[in-house]
Amino acid sequence: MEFDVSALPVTYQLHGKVLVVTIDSPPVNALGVDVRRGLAAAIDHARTNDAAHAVLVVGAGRAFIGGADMREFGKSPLPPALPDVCNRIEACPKPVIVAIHGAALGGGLEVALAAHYRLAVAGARLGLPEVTLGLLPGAGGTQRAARLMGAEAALSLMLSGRHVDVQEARKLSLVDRVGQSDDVLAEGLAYAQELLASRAPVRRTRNAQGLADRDAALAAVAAARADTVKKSRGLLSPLKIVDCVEAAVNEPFETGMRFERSQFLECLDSVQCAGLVHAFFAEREVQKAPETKNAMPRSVVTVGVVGGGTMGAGIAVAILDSGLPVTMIERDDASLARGRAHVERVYDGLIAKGRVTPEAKAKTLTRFTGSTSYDALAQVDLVIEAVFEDMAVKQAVFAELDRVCKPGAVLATNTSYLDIDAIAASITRAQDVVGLHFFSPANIMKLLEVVVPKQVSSDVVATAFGLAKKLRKVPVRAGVCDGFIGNRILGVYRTAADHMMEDGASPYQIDRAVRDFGFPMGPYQVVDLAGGDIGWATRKRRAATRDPKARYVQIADCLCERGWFGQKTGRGFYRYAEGARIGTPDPEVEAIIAAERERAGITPRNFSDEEIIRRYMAAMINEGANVVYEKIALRPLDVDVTFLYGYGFPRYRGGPMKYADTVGLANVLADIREFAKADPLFWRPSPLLVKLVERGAKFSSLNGME
Ligand code: 3H9
Repeated sequence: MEFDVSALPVTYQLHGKVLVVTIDSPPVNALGVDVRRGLAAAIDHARTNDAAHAVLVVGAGRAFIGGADMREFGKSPLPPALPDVCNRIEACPKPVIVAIHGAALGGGLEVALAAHYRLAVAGARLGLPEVTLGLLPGAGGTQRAARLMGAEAALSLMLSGRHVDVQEARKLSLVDRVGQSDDVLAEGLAYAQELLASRAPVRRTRNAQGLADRDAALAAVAAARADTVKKSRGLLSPLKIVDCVEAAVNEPFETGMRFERSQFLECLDSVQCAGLVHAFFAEREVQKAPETKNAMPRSVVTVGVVGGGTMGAGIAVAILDSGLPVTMIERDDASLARGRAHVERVYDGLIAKGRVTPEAKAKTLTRFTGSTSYDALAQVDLVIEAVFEDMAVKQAVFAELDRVCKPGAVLATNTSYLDIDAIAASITRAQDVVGLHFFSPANIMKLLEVVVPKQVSSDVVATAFGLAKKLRKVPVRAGVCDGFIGNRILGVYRTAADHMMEDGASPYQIDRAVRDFGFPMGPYQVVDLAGGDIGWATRKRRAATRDPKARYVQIADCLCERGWFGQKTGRGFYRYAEGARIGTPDPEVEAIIAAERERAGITPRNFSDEEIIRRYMAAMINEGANVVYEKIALRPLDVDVTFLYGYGFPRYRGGPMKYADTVGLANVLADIREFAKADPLFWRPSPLLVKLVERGAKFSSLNGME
């Protein structure tokens, strides 16, 4: 061996006749090259050491093994490969037992499946989540899981990527025993000694009989394939997982392993895998804002919400669901009753879906109180204002908060556009004011923009990040500007879409092209869902400051003038039958568009779906670059996470900035310059994009994580 075994993060030590092999590679014992080498060396040692009669593998720290080391993806792999390590474990002539605590995921579970006996203690989470990374289990997982659990259960585990707890793992035959205590080493040792005492044989998963009923297994494969074709929306790996299980049914183990390997490598090499792995790391990276490193969060045990409209009620529910109490403030009794009714309606919806019991709702609502007096907020630790989007109204609320709140209370605004610096400057404690921009429905949407005004103190920002964690939201740090990260960029690509609509593409074609790209909805469906009146109000607010030379498409205003605000009024860009959430194209809207084209002197032209996406994405990417250039977003990855969690951007493309890297920044810039020939005012290349292209660099070079 050309490496020093003693320096590897895997150690082994005899406990009686059991060789205990400990993997100690924080944070999650991922299977990087040194762990693979260490495991292989430990098994080799066990084979040749006469004193060792059995092997027990455990993980140190918080997990058994969190999977393959994803930081190695894309680099040239160093031997031994994980499938070889697993084969070596399985081939060991002495019983190999694993004792699992914490995560045994992906490659981690594959190591466990290659062992001869498996024990897990309470709190362990087992799974093959590779599909969520655009991969398939590539170290024998598809072949061994199918043989151990049967085709149907293995397919369900691998296609969902879900984690199962110990009890379910036992039911699924993934583990042989559930430990009585959480002392994983003691439990593992006791089990190993028991197996030795009973002379339990070496038992190899490759010989398990889960596929013995071949017809049933093939029927499960066929059913999974039909379902996957319907649901996988262009994703590569789910169908390949089905193919691998089919190979497990039809082929000998070694042939199945070779097939799995070839399919795994194809997935690993795909743009989809790169996008999903980027999303995984990016969503962890956004949590590490500078303020969270250099400041201690303030304690938050009570929260106030000002405003009981849809947003305020949604925020109240998000907070109640995290276990904290909420005091809601409204201006009068009737408004407060409406606010409470909004909150109750959210829970009633969950009861109707069977997700919450009436008892749980009643219990949760004991933490909800309401008042029409700001004085009720005198002792709360944090207040979130969610009143009407108007500077004077917001400043009046903040004046009241300034009057009543205790010193040190965090004062947050949920504004989506307004200047938070101006709100902060209007009171005596600007250092306590922060933006918490929730997305609707606030109890469901994962994104939380933490907007950081100039004068805020670091511990307030750290508190906001802490609250996001408690609410199970994904926080993204944003600077102050009109629309922050998400809505500012949205404004620009929506405008690009409006230009295309006026130039000849129908809103229905644009929506379809955007859905085909991977978004759950197109931009005009989103307008209809959110309510056209919201954007209309913003457009009116901005009318005075709009560049008179900039192109302005009036179609959306024409619809709003008719009271067509979308789903809530039964028509918008689409028509909605009573209670329907999916609309149908509306010839009257098409007539309005035609009239507007004529008024603007435009002869409509055809757009291909490809051109629609190129323009839509170029606008999104260019404004994303501006947002990074102006330091509104810390890095390109913050823009990516904003779009993945707040705007339905397809995760397998990694976010708009990752997507731009994939298609090539030079291509995006060339598109923008081409589009600029007709409209140079709208299509102005971002200085950051130009700079990166000149350097031949990618957005990812600014992420600090590659
Ligand atoms: C695979 O296994 C392929 C094989 O089938 C085939 C091979 C041939 N690699 O989430 P956390 C880092 S594919 C590298 O905050 P938690 C993570 O980035 C893999 N790094 O903690 C973070 O770093 P930092 C299949 C990893 O306690 C730190 O660990 N496996 C990996 O909330 C803590 O992470 C999966 O899909 C990794 N595999 O949750 C499991 N995992 O501190 C992916 C984590 O610098 N991992 N890190 O920000 C998870 O689901 C969770 O991390 C886990 C812990 C449940 C393990």
